Amino acid sequence: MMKDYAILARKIRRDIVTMLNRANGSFGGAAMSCADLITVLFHGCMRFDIENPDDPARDMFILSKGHASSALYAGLASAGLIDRGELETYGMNDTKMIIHPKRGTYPCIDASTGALGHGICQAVGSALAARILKCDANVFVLMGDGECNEGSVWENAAFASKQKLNNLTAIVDRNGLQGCGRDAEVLNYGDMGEKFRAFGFNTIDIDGHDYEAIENALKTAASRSTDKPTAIIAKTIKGRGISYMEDKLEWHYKSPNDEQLKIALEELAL
Ligand SMILES: Cc1ncc(C[n+]2csc(CCOP(=O)(O)OP(=O)(O)O)c2C)c(N)n1
Repeated sequence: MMKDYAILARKIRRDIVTMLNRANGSFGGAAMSCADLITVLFHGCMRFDIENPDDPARDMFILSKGHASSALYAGLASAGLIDRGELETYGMNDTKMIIHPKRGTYPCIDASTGALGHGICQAVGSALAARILKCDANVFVLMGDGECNEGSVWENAAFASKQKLNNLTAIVDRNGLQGCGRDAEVLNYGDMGEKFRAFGFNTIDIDGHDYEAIENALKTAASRSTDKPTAIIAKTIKGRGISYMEDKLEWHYKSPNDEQLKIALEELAL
């Protein structure tokens, strides 16, 4: 039976908006966009043991769009990998819960990210290492669609397919917005699935807010039924779940004030 992802995701979204309000933090749109993907990854797909998170055989997740770290931290707390109380330290002075995640600060943060275009390099290296070490781990990397403008994404996509890294899943958060405009205005990649197929990937197009579709896509990718890596192109809405944030460019950088937090928590009532 499917888990109650909707409730889990709602709690994650409530934590995100609360963290951003407290820290006067940015990137709420980016975090809300991928909150459902992160919910299903941590609750329905990735293999890890909260008692033994350092097990080298566990699955890996790299949030390449590191600016959406509030979603990652809330997801880790939701999965029991970090104490929920820690979320109160997000973005504060002297915290280790910093805006761009740092490798080793918390369990299952396997890569330092924030410089876009680099998570996939680390994911590809990790997937290759897992294979060399005969380790069963799957490696998942989540990228923004604007991030895919970076040339390093495609260099690594070519290498991953050359190496037949079927333990690698690249997820693209296809919300159509970047930091300074719409993808279509900045550098239009059009059909992202077509691009990844041209680079030798299996691709799966889904609605990135449909829990069943996310779960099926992740499980298909993890089943390694072919010798290719997989790209999941997840059509999403930036700011999803909070009416005033949805598909609004300004919420890339704006921070929710107290009144906006109140409205968000009402909309995300449990
Ligand atoms: C190499 C690099 N260039 C620029 C930035 C600044 N930056 C942070 S977020 C962002 C936009 C990212 O857009 P997208 O990948 O579509 O992710 P979204 O926020 O829409 O989920 C930019 C340009 C960065 N972090 N890294």
